[in-house]
Amino acid sequence: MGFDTDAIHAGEKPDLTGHPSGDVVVPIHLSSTFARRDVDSPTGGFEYSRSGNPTRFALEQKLAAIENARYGLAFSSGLAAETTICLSLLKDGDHVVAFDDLYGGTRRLFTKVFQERFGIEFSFVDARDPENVKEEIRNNTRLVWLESPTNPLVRLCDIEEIAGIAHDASAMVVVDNTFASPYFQQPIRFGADVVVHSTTKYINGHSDSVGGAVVTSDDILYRKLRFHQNAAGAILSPFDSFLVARGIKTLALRMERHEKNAFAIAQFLSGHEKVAAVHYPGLASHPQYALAQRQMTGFSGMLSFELKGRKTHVKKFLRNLHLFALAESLGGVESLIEHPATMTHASVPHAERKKVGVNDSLVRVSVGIENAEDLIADLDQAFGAL
Ligand code: P1T
Repeated sequence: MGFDTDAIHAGEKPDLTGHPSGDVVVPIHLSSTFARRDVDSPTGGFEYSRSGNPTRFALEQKLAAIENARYGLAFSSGLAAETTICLSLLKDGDHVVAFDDLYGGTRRLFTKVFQERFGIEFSFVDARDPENVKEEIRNNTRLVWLESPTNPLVRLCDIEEIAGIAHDASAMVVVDNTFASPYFQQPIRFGADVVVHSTTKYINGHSDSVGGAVVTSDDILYRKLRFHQNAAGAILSPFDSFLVARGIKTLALRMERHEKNAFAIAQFLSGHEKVAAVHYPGLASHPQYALAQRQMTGFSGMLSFELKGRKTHVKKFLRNLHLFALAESLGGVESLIEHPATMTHASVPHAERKKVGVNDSLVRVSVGIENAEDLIADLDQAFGAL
């Protein structure tokens, strides 16, 4: 089936035999537990809502379908999903190679929790060059952790080539696909073992639910992830599962518009005298434009740019905007803008931020699906008032 058909139908086929109501939308099953006829096995397939819930299960089938994978799991946040991956696959003494440009919260989870408290080692490398990943791989490397495009510099890495390198060393590859969304990129096609999402972003798409997803096609891995999800308990609620499933139904339409608007804004910014650099993989001037065309079917709605001037200019510019809300998060229908150095990436030590290139003049934009001319006019007036 096509992506847009799966997005609507997967996990939600009306059951006219078992379900007299014939719901075309999966109901929100609030029951925390499920009765059984005998002690030996759950009668309806569910026993307790942490372990499995019909609304969440419907969403999980949808998540798997849109990533072209076999299994999906829905979590209470993107970071809960990441935590469960680490719990499932790593132990004391293991080593992980990670892209150095990552969401600040992911880096904080790796360094402040898994490294400091649980003895797992992390090396952060510029994965734009697969050789940098190869050089860092050690005997105890169990995982290679990637984002593509990255948060906030919108950098890419060659998933297929890095998966080859990792698999040669018997390491697994996790790709955080939050920025691209499964509509524009399906990392499992390129050899990723696990895909993770903050569903808070494009997948839900309406900035009204915090959630996460893990997707895989590997049976053994799925069983481990499911075990740890149930053991640690970081599940998505039935109501949020309903919201996310509803969001997915319009993902294809939304992503087309996010991309169209982002391209228009990237072009506007590229020609602006107050802008020093624009990071958007859909621009032919992006250093990884060729990789973007090969690996992605579109360029999404995320971009960042560097404003000429100092931090005071950036602050003034952000304050001058009317349509763009100054807020963390991304991927919703409304446009958001933020300053990574003081907001989403404030938890990354200054020296590390500098090394990666997240400087004080960097502004990140999540382009919404409003009228592009209105968005450009808002940016234009904010530049004009500088
Ligand atoms: O916020 P949460 O649902 O826990 O997801 C964490 C996360 C994971 N991966 C990526 C690529 C992310 O961007 C995020 C969350 N990011 C933001 C809140 C942000 O503004 O960048």
